[in-house]
Amino acid sequence: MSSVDTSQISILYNSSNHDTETLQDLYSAMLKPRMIEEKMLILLRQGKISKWFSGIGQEAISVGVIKALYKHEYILPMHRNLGVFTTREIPLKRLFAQWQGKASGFTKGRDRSFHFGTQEFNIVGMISHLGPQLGVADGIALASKLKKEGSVTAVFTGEGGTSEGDFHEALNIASVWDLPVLFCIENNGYGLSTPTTEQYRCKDLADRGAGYGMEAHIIDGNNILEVYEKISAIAESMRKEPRPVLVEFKTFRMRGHEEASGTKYVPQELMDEWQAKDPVLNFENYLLENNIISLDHISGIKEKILQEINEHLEIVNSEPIVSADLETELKDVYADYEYEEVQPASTTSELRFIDAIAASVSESMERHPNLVLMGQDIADYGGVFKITDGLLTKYGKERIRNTPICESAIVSTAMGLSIKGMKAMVEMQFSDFVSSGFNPIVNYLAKVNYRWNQNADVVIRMPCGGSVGAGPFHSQTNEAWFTKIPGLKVIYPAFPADAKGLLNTAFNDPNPVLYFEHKALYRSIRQEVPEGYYTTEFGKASLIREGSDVTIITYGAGVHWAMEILDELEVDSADLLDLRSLQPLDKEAICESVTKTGKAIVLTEDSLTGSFASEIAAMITENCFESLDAPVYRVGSLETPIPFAKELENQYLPKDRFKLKLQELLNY
Ligand SMILES: Cc1ncc(C[n+]2csc(CCOP(=O)(O)OP(=O)(O)O)c2C)c(N)n1
Repeated sequence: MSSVDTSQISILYNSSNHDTETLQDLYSAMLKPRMIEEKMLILLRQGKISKWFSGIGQEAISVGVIKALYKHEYILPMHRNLGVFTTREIPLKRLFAQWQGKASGFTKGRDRSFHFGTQEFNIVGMISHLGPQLGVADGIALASKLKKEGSVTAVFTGEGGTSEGDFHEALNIASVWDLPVLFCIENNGYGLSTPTTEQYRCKDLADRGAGYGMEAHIIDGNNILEVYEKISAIAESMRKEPRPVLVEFKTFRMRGHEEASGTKYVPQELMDEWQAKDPVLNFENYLLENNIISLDHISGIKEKILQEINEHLEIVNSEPIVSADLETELKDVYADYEYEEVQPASTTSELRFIDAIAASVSESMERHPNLVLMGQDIADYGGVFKITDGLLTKYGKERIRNTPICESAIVSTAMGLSIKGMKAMVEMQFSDFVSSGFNPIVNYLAKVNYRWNQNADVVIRMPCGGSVGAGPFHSQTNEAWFTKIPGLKVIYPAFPADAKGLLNTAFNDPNPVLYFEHKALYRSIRQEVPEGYYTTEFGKASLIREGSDVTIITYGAGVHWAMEILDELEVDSADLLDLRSLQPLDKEAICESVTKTGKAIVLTEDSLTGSFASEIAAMITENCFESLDAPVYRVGSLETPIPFAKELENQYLPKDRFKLKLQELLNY
């Protein structure tokens, strides 16, 4: 670091409210990430570490915010917030190990740089997609509010990230629910190469606060004292009066988007202007000029930090590179869960499919006091299908939560609840709308346990399926969007008794479960269902009919179509397997049946290309080829969107084609 003339202090500081120790501490806390980065640059040039997102010039924000929060308060940093990690006092060796992909880091070499969380330090790192982080902060804040902790959750975003829908959704939810989230925008002038003029059109990003009915502030992000003092005061007031606050920190990105990507597109005058406002050098000069610190003291601090860096680097350099162990890799995709069997009672009563689901939701609310339900119109209105009807009166509006139309941030909120040890259920109004919440499901919930050993205890209920004359956006069966994502469990019952037992298990399982409930079955399918609470194990198919000529494999509405066709054709020699659970999949039951019958037909309501039926057909061919007496048949819907008019929908759906294909296979 070059030394600057002590008269050159272009930041206005007022240290009168702080003792010498605090001021020196703030200085050395800023110096540490700066010195680590300077060391990293050398290592990068030597090819010893991978690319890097520099926070040089932005240290006052990370340090000031962390210093203003209590250690038990969660913070969700972004890629330029090294100062957050160092100020929370994460041992440097663990950070270095994380960056080198070594086992003593936070992700066992599975994720890079700042992409990790740690409950030990109450830090929840980002996923690359930036925006979901903000909704996760909502969930953590919601949990702390429900637990009456009186604490603040701070989350970071760059100004580029504020253009994502997740930013809007997360701020809106926090506002509507009065969540104590401190939204910190680090406005550093560029999002990769995009200047602020091409990113947004309001004067200041803090102006957006008004749009959410949210208090907002602008803070000089290069002035450590201003950051520390203002954030301390804001946080204290948020603890007393829980509410979200938006803060825009004005700062500048002094290096490229990532190391090695350069800054050619940044005008030199801007660089010079901000170089003069360097947060570390200015503060150093201020402290020197006011005799709050001496040159000797500064050398002492620097020497100590350098020694720490070198020692910790040495430790990590001598650690072996991470070794690949297949069993561990596969095991860590899901959180450990030992299925708890609760036997059904012998007394039963007749329930419709929809009533069985409602019974499970209600009984699970009773059983899990930490379970929170979220969804559009699920409170007073009881949900569009009335599954949560009556629950508001029973459990209150803290646990039965109407949400704004924000699928993405609500899924992220559910993730945040899980980080705080709570359980969440999200009701998608229609499974079609999950596309608006797709990103956090497949990128956050699905990957988080594998990445840093944090489970996502979330059930997403998915009212799905056709035969309801509801057209392309209220009729899809989109399980195949999820069955291919490691980390998710996918359940798809066809009968009321299974619906109840499987949903109960979904609430017990600490992993993310997508629970598909077919709308056409809601009020048309009835069954004697055991009374009271019981569970049904995932990954076990159910053999509905038994025979030796052919195996029919299906799930959801397909099970009922298959039964109708078997009755109509008077076929009583078929094995009919209702999968019930797609992920995990009961491969054994499928193979056992196909080995017996030698013929397999897979029926799905989905269109065939890339469908789960295709996966099953491939699995059968690969594993049971020698037992097969005929090709494995797949029957599904047409390769078109699902149409509205009855005639068109009937042609689209596979029931009639299934009848023909089944006959063809039986005669093969
Ligand atoms: C959804 C998504 N789109 C694009 C990117 C690629 N990307 C990563 S960081 C970044 C710029 C982010 O800018 P900003 O939010 O201002 O943060 P800064 O890097 O300036 O700190 C971009 C475009 C991404 N990671 N995720």
